Amino acid sequence: MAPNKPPGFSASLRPRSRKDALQRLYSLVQSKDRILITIDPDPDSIAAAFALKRLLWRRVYSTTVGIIRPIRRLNNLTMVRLLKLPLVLLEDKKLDEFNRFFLVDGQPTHNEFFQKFDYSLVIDHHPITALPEIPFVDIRPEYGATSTILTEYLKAAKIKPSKTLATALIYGIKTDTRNFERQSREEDVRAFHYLYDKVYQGTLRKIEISDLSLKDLTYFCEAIKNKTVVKDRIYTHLPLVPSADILVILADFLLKVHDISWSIVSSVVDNTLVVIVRNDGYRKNAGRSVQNAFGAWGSAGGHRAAARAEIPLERLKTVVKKKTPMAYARFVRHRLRAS
Ligand SMILES: [Mn+2]
Repeated sequence: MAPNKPPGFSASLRPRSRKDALQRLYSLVQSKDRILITIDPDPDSIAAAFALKRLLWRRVYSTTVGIIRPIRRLNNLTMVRLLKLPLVLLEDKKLDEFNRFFLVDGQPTHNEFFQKFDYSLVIDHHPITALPEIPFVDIRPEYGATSTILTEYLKAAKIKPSKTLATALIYGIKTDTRNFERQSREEDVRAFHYLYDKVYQGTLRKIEISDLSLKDLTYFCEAIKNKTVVKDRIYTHLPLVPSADILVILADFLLKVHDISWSIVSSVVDNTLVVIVRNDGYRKNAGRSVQNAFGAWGSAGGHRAAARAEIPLERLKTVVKKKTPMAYARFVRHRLRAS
């Protein structure tokens, strides 16, 4: 796909004002249009798509939000379930039912599936990539979330979002900016403030904390049963887990113990020893410790308060002779104690 404009053309990718953009958006559509908004589903893209659907309400025949892959993340499943957001998995849906295609929170180059479509509109906040000719483009890479851009459109249209939509949008902003720890700017904070008193607070909280499945609880039992406490550190090793995600959840959980400064959770995933470390980030740097402890055998590193190591079991043959959970647990403890 060839870019239709040279680099440094960002001014033309951004409408002059929100009002101006809104007028252009409205003149883009007709009452007989059956619109498909395609998204790679995450909280930001889902919320942005439903805000756009709301903007088009009563202006087009129908607007469908289509996802290009099933949602797996438990928080996101909870979001869609509690807010009753009607999403259509695109494989199941015939695309010739639609005459116009929109894309939010992404660009055609981001995914092979997106390249099938002749888009009329792209609204996004990712770095600008080569775009084909598209009638309506609003890309703002400096924004923390596409939900922020769409909140501004709603305001310009004088549409007060429903509680459901406000909850989705605020969750989109919170996840993409990681609660404003990551790239975000004044506009994101302003959108957050605007939405804040319009959301279902209890629902938002339930969505944010829903990262466990029922069978994950088994690993909590195991982690607690296997724990070793050495001064202000909790170590625990699980013989086998399906993915490293649960280790991260367990490490965060164990750091809740008030006089514990370090939690170290390890297990074997796909023939790899995975070590997740969390600490209070106060005196010692977790990333540096993990690197000193395990860097010689595999990938190891992280930040002050969060770090991770992944070591193929192959490489531990000479250092961990007995391939038992107990032996791996001891290896992790000994290495971390020394660094
Ligand atoms: Mn996004």
